[in-house]
Amino acid sequence: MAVLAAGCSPAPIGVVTMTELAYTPEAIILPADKPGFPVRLVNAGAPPHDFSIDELGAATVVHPAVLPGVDVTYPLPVLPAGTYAVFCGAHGHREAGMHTPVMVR
Ligand SMILES: [Cu+2]
Repeated sequence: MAVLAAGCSPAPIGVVTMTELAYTPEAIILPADKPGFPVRLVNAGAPPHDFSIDELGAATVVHPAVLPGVDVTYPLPVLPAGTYAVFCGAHGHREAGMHTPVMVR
């Protein structure tokens, strides 16, 4: 796990690790209005996992499923400040608890 910057307040996170039905860190913070901000998705689990954002509508899946052991960097789409819900779109994963809030600010 790498954090792009450290300080007193939580800094934007560029690395998200996906394991069985969880994202690490649990509360993800991303920068607002910074299209292209690199979000690195690491699948440290056994099945494929993805990183979907409900509020993006048609673009809800911001990356297709990441295969086990794969590490990809995806450029963030434009996200206005707010709180979003990220979840895994793999069958049954969201229902089993694979979701987390994302704060964009
Ligand atoms: Cu999953």
